[in-house]
Amino acid sequence: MSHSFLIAAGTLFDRTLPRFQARLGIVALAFALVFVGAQAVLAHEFKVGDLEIEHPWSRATPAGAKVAGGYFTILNKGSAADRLLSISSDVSDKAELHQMGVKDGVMTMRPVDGGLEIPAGGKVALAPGGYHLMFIGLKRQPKQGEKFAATLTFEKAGTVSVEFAVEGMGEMGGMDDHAN
Ligand SMILES: [Cu+2]
Repeated sequence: MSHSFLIAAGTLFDRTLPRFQARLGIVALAFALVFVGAQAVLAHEFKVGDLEIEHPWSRATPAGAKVAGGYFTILNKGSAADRLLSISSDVSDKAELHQMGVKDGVMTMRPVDGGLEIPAGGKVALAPGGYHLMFIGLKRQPKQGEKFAATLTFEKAGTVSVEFAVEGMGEMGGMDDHAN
């Protein structure tokens, strides 16, 4: 009796193990896909000359909105300062570099004249509440999860095509309102 029990247990084990391994494999694959997906978002960056443009992103806009913000971080690995001069995209009639700040307790936003300097060996962050791009005269509503193309022109490094990842409407929200 104990002999047959062992055989039965052995059979059960043989049958269960491969299924268990297969399930582990699926779980591992799922984790890998999630990880790769997250990496793809985080590692979304563009290079031109000595400059690295990290994770350009925008925010989904409500229906009817005519403007959208654009954000990224620029690193300058070179030994000379460079300057972001202009931005263009098919998503809007024009794009401007803006600076947001508080003056006498009032939130203000104004175009940056003469471009944005990126110091040698330094970095500049465009983020809600500070420097940002503004896509003005939207031709369509960028949707969460999509990407749209834009072109950045720098004084020294020249022109580079980038893609803005469109994130959710509330992403890093608060100070920045571009829903006008
Ligand atoms: Cu603005």
